[in-house]
Amino acid sequence: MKKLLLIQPSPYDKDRQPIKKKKLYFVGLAMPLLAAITPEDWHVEICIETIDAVPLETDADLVGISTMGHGVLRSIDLAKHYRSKGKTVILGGYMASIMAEEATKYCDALVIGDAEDVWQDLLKDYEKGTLKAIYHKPIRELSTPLPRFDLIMDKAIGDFLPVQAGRGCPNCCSFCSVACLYQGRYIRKALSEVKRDIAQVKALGFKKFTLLDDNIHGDRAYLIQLLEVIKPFNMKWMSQCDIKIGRDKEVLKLLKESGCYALSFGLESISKESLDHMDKGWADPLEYTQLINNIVEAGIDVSTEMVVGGEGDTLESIKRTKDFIEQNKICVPRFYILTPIPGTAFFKEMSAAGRILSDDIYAFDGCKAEHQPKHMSADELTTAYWDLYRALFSYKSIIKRTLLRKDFFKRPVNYLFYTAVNLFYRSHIRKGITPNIF
Ligand code: B12
Repeated sequence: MKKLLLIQPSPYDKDRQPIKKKKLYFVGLAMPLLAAITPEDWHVEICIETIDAVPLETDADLVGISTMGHGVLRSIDLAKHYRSKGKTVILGGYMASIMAEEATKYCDALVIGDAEDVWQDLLKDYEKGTLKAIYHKPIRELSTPLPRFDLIMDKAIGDFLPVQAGRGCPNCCSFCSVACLYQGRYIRKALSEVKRDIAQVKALGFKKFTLLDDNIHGDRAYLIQLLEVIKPFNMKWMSQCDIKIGRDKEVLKLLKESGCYALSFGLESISKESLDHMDKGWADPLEYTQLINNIVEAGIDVSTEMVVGGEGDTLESIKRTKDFIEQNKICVPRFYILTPIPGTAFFKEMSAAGRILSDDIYAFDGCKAEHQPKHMSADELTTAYWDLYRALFSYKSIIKRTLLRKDFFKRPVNYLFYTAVNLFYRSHIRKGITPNIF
C-alpha cells in the first residue's frame, strides 16, 4: 500500500530546537482533513511534532509538510531532510502559500491555500510521475468529509477538538495572512455538515470543541442559524471573531445559550490611528470597554490579541495598553509586535517605504521589531513589547485581572483556570518566550 506521512512541524525555540510539549491543547484541522480527502488506497500517518517524535527515517512514499508563521523554518529543514533521503515532499499551509515562490525551492510540489480541490489530482500526478510545481485552486464552496480524528486520538491532545464552519474573513486588515489568502471572502459550510462534524466530536467522547473560524461574526444570519445547530449538542465551545459582536446583545445571548464560553478578539491597538492604518478603521478603541462589558455580562469570557508598533503607537501608548488591559480585566491578553509578514499588504507597504530592517524573513516571529516603527526605534519597540508583557504578567496584575473581579463568583472555575493560564504564560515570558495558545 502507498504510504503518506503528514507532518505538522513545531516552530524552533531560541536554540533552534523544535518546541516540544507534553500535551498539545489546541490541535489544528489541516492534517485530519488532508487524511480524510486522501483516497483509501493510501495508508496515512499523522505526526504532530509538538507532541510526537518526527520519523526521520520512514518508508513513506510521499511526505506532506504543513507551514505556519515562523514555524516554516522547521518545515523547510524537514523538507530538505526528506528530499535528501529521496522522498517526494509536498508543502502546504498558510506560510508556504503566501511566500510561494520561495517555498517551491524546497519541495517537489506546493499547494497554495485550500487543498480540497487539488489534493486528489496531485496524488494522481504523483503516481503518474507528472507532479506539477504548484497546485492552486481556491475553493468556491466549503464542503469536507469527516476529519480523520481517528489518526490523532491516541496522541497527547487536550479536552477539545476543532470544528470549522467557515474559512476566510470579510475584513481585510493589512497585516493579516487570512486577508492575504482569502481577500475578503468568507466561505461558509452547509449547516448539515457542521452538525455532522460536531456530532463526530461528541461521539468521540469530547464535551468541548473549538470553532476554528477566523471570524464567526462574518455573517450574522449564518451565525444565528449555526447557533441553533450547536445548541442541542449541549457542549461547551469557544471561538474568535471581531469585537463588533459586542454591540449585538441578541446574538450574545444566543451564543451563551448555545454553550459558547469564551471568545478571542483581535483588538490590535488602543490607537485609532494605528487601527486606521491597518485597514481596521471599522474598530474604535473608544468603544472597546463598552463592547467588552457587554460580552462579559452575557457570560462569555474575553481573551484578546493585540499588536504593538502600529503607525499611531508611541512608547506612551504602549504603556497605556497595560492600563487598558487591567481596567477591562482581560483574563488572557496576548501580544505580538506588528510584523510585516511577506505577502501581506503591510509587508508591501513597508517594503516600498524601505522600512523593513531585515531580509531574514524566517526570523519574523512576532516578538522582535522587524520594521522601522514611526514613533520610536525598533529596539525601543522590542523593549516596550517585553516590558508590557512583563508588567501584565506580574502576580499583582494577574490577580487583578482574574481573581479580583466583581463577577468572580459568577464563573469561579473559569477564572481560576485563567489564573493558571496566566501563571503558565508568566513562566514563558520570564524565559523570553512569547506565550501562545499551544
Ligand atoms: C489552530 C491553529 C493553531 C494551533 C494548532 C496548530 C497546529 N499545529 O495545527 C496552534 C494554537 C498550536 C497554532 C500555533 C501557531 N499558529 Co496557528 N492557527 C490556527 C488556526 C486558528 C486554525 C488552523 C486550522 O486548523 N485551520 C483549518 C484548516 C483546515 O485550514 P488550514 O490550516 O489552512 O489547512 C488547509 C490548507 O492551508 C491546506 N494545508 C495546510 N497544511 C497543509 C500541508 C500540506 C502538505 C498540504 C498539501 C496542504 C496543507 O490544506 C488544508 C485544507 O484545505 C489558523 C487560522 C486559520 N484560518 O487557519 C492559525 C494560523 C494558521 N496560525 C498562525 C500562526 C502565526 C501560528 C504560530 C506561528 C503562532 C505563534 N506565534 O506561535 C504558531 C505556529 C505553530 C506551528 N506548529 O508552526 C497564522 C499563520 C500565518 C502565516 N502567515 O503563516 C494563522 C493563519 C493565524 C493568523 N490569523 O494569522 N495555530
